[in-house]
Amino acid sequence: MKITTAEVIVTCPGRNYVTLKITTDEGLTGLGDATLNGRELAVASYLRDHVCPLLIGRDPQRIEDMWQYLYRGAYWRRGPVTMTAISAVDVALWDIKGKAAGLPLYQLLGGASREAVTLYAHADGRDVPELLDRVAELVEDGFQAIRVQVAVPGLDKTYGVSGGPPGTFYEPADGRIPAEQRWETGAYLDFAPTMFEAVRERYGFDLHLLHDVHNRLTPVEAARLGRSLESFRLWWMEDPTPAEDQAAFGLIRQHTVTPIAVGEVFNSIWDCRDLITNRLIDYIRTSVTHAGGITHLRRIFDLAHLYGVRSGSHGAGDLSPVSLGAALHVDLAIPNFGIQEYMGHAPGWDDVFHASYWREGGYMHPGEDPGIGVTLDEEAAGRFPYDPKSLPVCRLRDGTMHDW
Ligand code: EZ4
Ligand code: CO
Repeated sequence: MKITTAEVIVTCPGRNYVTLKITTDEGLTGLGDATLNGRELAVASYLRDHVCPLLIGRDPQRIEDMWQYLYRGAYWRRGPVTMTAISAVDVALWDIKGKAAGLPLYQLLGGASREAVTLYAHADGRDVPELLDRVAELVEDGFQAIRVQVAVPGLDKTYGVSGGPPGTFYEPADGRIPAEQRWETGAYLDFAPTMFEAVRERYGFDLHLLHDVHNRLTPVEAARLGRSLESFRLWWMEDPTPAEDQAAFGLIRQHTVTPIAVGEVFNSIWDCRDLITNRLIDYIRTSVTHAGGITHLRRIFDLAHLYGVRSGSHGAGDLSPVSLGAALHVDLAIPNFGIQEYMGHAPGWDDVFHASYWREGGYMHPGEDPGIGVTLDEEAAGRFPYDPKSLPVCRLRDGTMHDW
């Protein structure tokens, strides 16, 4: 079998997605998600200008060799743009392998280790009563694990809060130039326990609660937050500090038993290694789209398994339905699955993408279609042209640049 074409499709059904489509001389096609939110065209160019020409004529069945060829074969390697491109190639080749075998991808990964994939959904509120209403809707819908985010009183915009109904929080909403948000750590640290207190008071401890700090704290502030939330028994506290400084997690760990999840911006096993082997985190958030595709993500999850760390893949709406489909196959198959983030996609996504995956309450399944089970209607994709958007930036009250 040989690869005959490799095309990059950029489309915006509600938000921007970059999809790689690989076609073989036997007429099989495979899709891979290449979306890097706010930097979409950089990956599209890396693929079109530097990777696609290398693929033509190569054997799509040699997935591991292709991965090594694109990773080790590039002198300038790693980084989000390169690794998102490699991920897309890898996922597209697994899609083709599944179709060639006539099997859903999870069967090629060793078969199902569970009946379905447990999800966590997002609830947010402009205030605590609004959060409680959103949580109620999600509980009604069958979710047993919910991420909660509430606007911090006194801040005009808080990460993760849209005020819309469940599933409508889509970062970002702004144009080419990033919106500027202000941040006040003291107000957040004082306020955070009150939202969990309110949810626990209403729902008790049956519901799993998660929270994304989104890199806003210093290590000792994160330690204080984790400690102040211990009695609410979170499933996890996500990205408490920016993860470039990995030794910082040792400090957080010394002070709190609130579980920690990190890694949605990680691109390779090298980014994860120290946090995992030093047992500084409980969940690894790497995704199929940004951490080297199925081939490399499995390698990361296997390392994590050795150290009792479970998966908790990033699944925001800026990862495409192709990404979600691929993630569900991995989630179903691996021994150390933890939880899968589920945000859904903007209304109208299914005009362009068609997916075999299905959801029932708080569970999903990738479906039984051969390969990944997600297809793209190119004619429909053409009706939704690229719409440049940027993620926000964040400053402290005095104007100092901070982490968004
Ligand atoms: O900010 O996917 O846990 N989820 C997140 C997301 C990220 C976006 C960035 O593109 O942190 O909301
Ligand atoms: Co996050």
